[in-house]
Amino acid sequence: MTPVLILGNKNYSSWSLRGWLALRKAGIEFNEHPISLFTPEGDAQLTDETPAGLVPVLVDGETTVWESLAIAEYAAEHNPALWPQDAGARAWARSMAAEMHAGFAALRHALPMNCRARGRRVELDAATRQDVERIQRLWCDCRIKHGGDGPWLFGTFSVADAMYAPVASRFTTYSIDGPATVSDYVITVLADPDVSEWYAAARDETEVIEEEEVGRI
Ligand SMILES: N[C@@H](CCC(=O)N[C@@H](CS)C(=O)NCC(=O)O)C(=O)O
Repeated sequence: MTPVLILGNKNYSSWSLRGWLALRKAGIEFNEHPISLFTPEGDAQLTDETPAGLVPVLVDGETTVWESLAIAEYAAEHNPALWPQDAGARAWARSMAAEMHAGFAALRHALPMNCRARGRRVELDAATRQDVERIQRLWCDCRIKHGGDGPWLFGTFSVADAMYAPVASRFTTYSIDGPATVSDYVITVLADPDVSEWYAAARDETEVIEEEEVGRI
């Protein structure tokens, strides 16, 4: 039976993008079961169909996997190339992925993912500025130390890229500048064919979640 990924609105659901992208890059075929977030029907579906009331959730036969990082790990079991081969690089990638999964609350709150939006401006508070600087430093250090010849954080695509892809999207929406290494990496993420496909689907969506629409000038 083909696995099913339960996911939220592509325009807004950053955690869904992470799980989706990891599955895509692992080469796993799956069907999508979208839930329209922050609607009465969507809330009922989250309650009925997801273990923690959140998306994404992967249902693969008898196996249910929730939490984006666990879905990415499940994808990496299918395709171990989703983690760097070198043990030291792999430890870095796991640390980066875990830091994203557990942290950067200020950035996630102040700068919601909004794939369709461009030219948004948000005055960054100190905590968000700190998150932005930490992520930019992480990306630069990682590219220098582990980037090798490829354009992704660890050269070839890894779970770390899946976890940070929505941040690249946010940096674009809110015109967050950084050094060339950061802007090059943002271009890599947004030019990726799978990410482009996600964006195209986000553009086709008609739902607007007003609380996520921040920074209009
Ligand atoms: N830690 C979870 C976070 C999932 C999450 O917060 N998902 C959001 C969408 S991006 C959600 O389901 N929100 C629905 C709600 O809060 O009602 C993960 O990594 O999957």
